[in-house]
Amino acid sequence: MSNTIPLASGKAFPSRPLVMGILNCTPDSFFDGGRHDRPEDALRFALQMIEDGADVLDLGGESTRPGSRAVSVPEEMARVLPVIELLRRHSDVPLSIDTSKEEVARAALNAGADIINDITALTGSPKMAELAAEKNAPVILMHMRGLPQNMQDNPAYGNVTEEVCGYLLEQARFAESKGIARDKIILDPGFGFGKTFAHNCRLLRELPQIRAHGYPVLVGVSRKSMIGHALGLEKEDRLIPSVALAVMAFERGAGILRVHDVKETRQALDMAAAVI
Ligand code: 8Y4
Repeated sequence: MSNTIPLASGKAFPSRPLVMGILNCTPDSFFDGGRHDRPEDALRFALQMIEDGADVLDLGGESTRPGSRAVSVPEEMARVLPVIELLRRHSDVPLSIDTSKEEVARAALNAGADIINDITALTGSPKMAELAAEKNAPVILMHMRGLPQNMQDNPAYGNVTEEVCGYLLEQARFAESKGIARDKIILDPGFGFGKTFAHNCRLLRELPQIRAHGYPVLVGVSRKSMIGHALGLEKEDRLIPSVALAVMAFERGAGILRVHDVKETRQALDMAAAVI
């Protein structure tokens, strides 16, 4: 199964495991290995991630941590657009825009972003699917149960993998019905988004079931609470278990890993890929 993703610009991803570096453009971020509110600081951080082997950078202007406050469209744009514009002058690395707002995604794509990372899987804005189709932009469809404000209030599933997979395939069919090409769709089980520790563990063990449908799979487990739950470590101490989970996800079919720690994850994935 191919792991390459063509981009509208004619750029294409290589077939090794891809590392997506997280570039938070929020003043209230959970953890991002250093704050960079000013575009110049974000640029420096981004260029370091590129040097460290990032294949793509994910820019977000809205914090999705449980209980975080909503951000207006102009505020979200003011956070991400200057960084995209600046980065576009220094690098042609593919950029993904982490937003569920169509207006923000449109402005980001116009400023030079390549990919839409939508944690609502095209359910957050009525026009997001049309935008992706119009721009021929790859979309990441992520599963979430509930909303960031309430998603961790006792999430319950029968078979979590089947339910997540069923939802993602439904949204993939919806995307295709709106004219988004099949090879532009990336599936993501959404670790930590309305899932208990046991749900997250089962999803990771059963990731091959999600991969089996042929779409590329993206996994974001970097420094997330499942590590805190298992090991009792604070976010700043979760590097090594994050890399361990990234390698596990890769072995189970994840082609793209969304991470804070690009250099370490790159090394670990390249090693794993050399063996497989
Ligand atoms: C420490 C730092 C602990 C950050 C937790 C976190 C995903 C995502 C997020 C994901 C996709 C996060 C925007 C949550 N997670 N997008 N976004 N997949 N596609 N928490 O798993 O990183 S934000």
